[in-house]
Amino acid sequence: MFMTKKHDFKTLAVHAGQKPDKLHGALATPLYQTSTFVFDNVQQGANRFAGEETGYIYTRLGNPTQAVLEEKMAALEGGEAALAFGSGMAAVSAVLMYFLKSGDHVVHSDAIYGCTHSFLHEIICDYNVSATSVDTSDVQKVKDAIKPNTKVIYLETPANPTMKLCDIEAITKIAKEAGIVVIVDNTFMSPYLQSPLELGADVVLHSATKYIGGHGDVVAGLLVGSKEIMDGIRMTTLKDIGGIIAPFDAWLLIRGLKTLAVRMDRTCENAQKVAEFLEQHPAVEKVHYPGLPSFPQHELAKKQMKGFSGLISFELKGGYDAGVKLMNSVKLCQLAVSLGDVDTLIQHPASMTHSVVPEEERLEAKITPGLVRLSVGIEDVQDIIEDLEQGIS
Ligand code: 3LM
Repeated sequence: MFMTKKHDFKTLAVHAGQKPDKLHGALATPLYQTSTFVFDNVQQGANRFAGEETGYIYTRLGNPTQAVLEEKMAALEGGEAALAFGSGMAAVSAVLMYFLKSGDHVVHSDAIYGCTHSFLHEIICDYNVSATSVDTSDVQKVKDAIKPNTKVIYLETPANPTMKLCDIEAITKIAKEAGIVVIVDNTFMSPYLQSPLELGADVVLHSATKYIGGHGDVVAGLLVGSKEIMDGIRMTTLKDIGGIIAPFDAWLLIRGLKTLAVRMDRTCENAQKVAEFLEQHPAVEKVHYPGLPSFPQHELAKKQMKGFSGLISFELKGGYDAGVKLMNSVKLCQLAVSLGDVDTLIQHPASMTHSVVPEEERLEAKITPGLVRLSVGIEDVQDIIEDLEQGIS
């Protein structure tokens, strides 16, 4: 299918990257469930290893199903190239290890996914890389945290689980002046709702386990950026650490991306109504959702995002105990970590997704003991609201 940049996101989501199957004309992308590829002769194998001839060698180095996913994803994020990984954390570790060398420093959002925090503060520090946690919703604080050896600014916006936003355009401007790479974890938005590359970021990252897969049946990660950066990562921290995606998981993500726009439209619509219901409920203390006019960065959300997605965090007036009661009482909403599924999921960040973050840092980032996180799915919104109502009362 011939695609141009002029095609709308919804059209690219269905068609980009797909080529007619030459063998049988299959419409769906064939699943190349193979570890290795046969060479015609020794010279051809040698040429492929030398990079003098295109063609596949071994699935850790590339696979046709994975290549379709990467091309589709690059089109959707507006990047030159993309790379697929076996998990979001494989993508996080590969991109950070590619850019950060011994002696370097990284600035990151104080509210970030728990395992990303662990990677920065418990793993990469052993390789003489230092990390500073900053309230990246304040551009001046980001500027103040930059040191002569800062090589990367790592942002999560909206942040997991507080929903705090970063002004991507303002931060990338500062970073460019200082020659610093900006990586944006776009998981909460999906490529449909926010385009960090357009705002100046160098690399966009996704836990594809979430909205891109969308059905709670795959764990995967994706990076998008320039061809130069993607080729560099492919030939180093992807190839030699080996956190590759399985062909079947790539196939599931191609299928997931085709319906991303329609799923996200329903998700945004549902989440807005659920956030409004929670905000007016007498038992609810505070609701964090970028789509609410009461959200402190609502104006930035409207400027930088095309929709407000499906994640809501909130506190009940009864604090931790009331939150636990709610999470134990819901029937339709599923008590489970992860997010971005068609099913509504509810979980407790302080004891689950962010339990690995030291308590002091958790509180500093406003991940309080009473905070409940909801990932609103695509069920009937009235059914979701009724379930929350019975759970709260
Ligand atoms: C979660 N998050 O429930 P995987 N970036 C962001 C994420 O939210 C995540 C990753 C990266 C959750 C997972 S907790 C055990 C379950 C913003 C994951 C990492 O490696 O695909 O899980 O992505 O918040």
